[in-house]
Amino acid sequence: MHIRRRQSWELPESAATPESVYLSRRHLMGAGVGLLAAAGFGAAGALAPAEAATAPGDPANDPTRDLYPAKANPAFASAGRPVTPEDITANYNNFYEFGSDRTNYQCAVAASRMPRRPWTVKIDGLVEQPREVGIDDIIRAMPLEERIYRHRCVEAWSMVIPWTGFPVRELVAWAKPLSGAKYIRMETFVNPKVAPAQNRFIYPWPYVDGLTMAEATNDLAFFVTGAYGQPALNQFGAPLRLSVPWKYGFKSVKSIVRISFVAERPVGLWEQVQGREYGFWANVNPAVPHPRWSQATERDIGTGERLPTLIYNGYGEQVAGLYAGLTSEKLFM
Ligand SMILES: Nc1nc2c(c(=O)[nH]1)N[C@H]1C(S)=C(S)[C@@H](COP(=O)(O)O)O[C@H]1N2
Ligand SMILES: [Mo]
Repeated sequence: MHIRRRQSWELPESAATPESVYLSRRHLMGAGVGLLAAAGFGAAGALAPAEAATAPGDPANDPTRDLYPAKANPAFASAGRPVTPEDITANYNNFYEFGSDRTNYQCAVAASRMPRRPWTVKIDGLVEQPREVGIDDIIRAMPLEERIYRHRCVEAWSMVIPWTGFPVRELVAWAKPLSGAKYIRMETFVNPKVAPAQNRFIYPWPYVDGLTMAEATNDLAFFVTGAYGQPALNQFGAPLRLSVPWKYGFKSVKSIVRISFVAERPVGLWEQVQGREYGFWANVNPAVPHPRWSQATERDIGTGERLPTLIYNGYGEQVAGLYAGLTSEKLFM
């Protein structure tokens, strides 16, 4: 077998084996969080047992839980690969507001402290009527469905998740953008009391990213409210998170509080931090390496298999047409 030399950005494979990330939803949520604390996990991030009983981030208390499970959309009933078990995806998260070690379930525990309500989303910019809406009013106005999507992180790991949510275009139609709106810009909350890593000023919070209107209204662009047939865990980006599976994972903004319709192309957080490595388009392409590593293959965090990466993460049939003629754009970074 071909032996790969470990790159500085990669963690040892052992850090990401299923054995080291076995904690399940029940271990993390409710009384289980107390057990975690008692076992000595996460002195910094874990909840005290008394706090755990009313854990504000517990999806079991989510006011929209009656909407789950939502009906499955047959067009996305399979991703051609096994769904990644939730006890793995729930403990392997990029959510820099809560820390920068994706393999460490302390990030998941820290995120579980995030209150899910009250939660409002500001819809502003070039729309008929700017407004601030309660998340429950949005979720209940939208046609929820389940879609199984692949997710490919720019760091060359991937997973398969059964998301629940609604097409972004449904929200666009509801927001009634004006004709001058060329892009949709999405922004995550800022609250260092809830997300202590936001005290690290090396990142220009809030987390921001965006799409063109054509991308946002493509059928694949999806706003996620749930996963695995339930309201989404906080670490997945509750209560509202984007999923654009043909793009690298950093485009999929979590825990959104503001959606703006704008004329200018938004500059995402990673583009602000490292514009030579991360751009606006960030479409998956195995033939275009990241400046520091190859994108030819990816590691499925569920099976541990190394798989060939596919152009547009295998969704080219649905999205390649969006990019026809954009020859001067850096579509794959
Ligand atoms: N607000 C916010 N959104 C975010 C991130 C983040 O750090 N903060 N990380 C991104 C990256 S790099 C990836 S790969 C996915 C990870 O989603 P997951 O933790 O559900 O796998 O979320 C994306 N959305
Ligand atoms: Mo990522």
